[in-house]
Amino acid sequence: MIERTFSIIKPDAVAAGHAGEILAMLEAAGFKILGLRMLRMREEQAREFYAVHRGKGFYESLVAFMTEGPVIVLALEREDAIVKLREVMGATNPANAAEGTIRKRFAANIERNAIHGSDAPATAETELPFFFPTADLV
Ligand code: FUP
Repeated sequence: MIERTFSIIKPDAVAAGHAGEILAMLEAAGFKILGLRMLRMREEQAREFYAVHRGKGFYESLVAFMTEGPVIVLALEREDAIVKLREVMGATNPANAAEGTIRKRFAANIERNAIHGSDAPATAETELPFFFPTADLV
């Protein structure tokens, strides 16, 4: 089934100049870029985006990281986009990420891990409109 999913090229990857290579890997993996925008997440935005992790030990550090510099938010489309994006990203902890994945190549550690991708259809449905008014998507 053709699906849409949401992704963020995180501040570490943008600052390191890896955004272009990550976009190329996503396109090579068959994703169509429907929406793309560079922005700096505000603290409240990051807190809300990661609300599911509120109270966890890594939450404050994660919010600080996600707001430290610009990110690129993406609306992506392909067959089985949600599962396929998770495959191309690799495991959350790059130590466990498979060869050839984005996190294996570009992530420094479990926090500074280069890319976000929605983990389920319900998540994609809430995360996409968080950054992209539906009418903006081509
Ligand atoms: P993922 O869906 O792969 O991004 O992973 P999670 O939703 O479990 O976690 C969201 C983000 O929280 C991760 F990308 C990085 C951060 N995190 C940590 O910093 N430490 C942890 O132990 C777990 C997650």
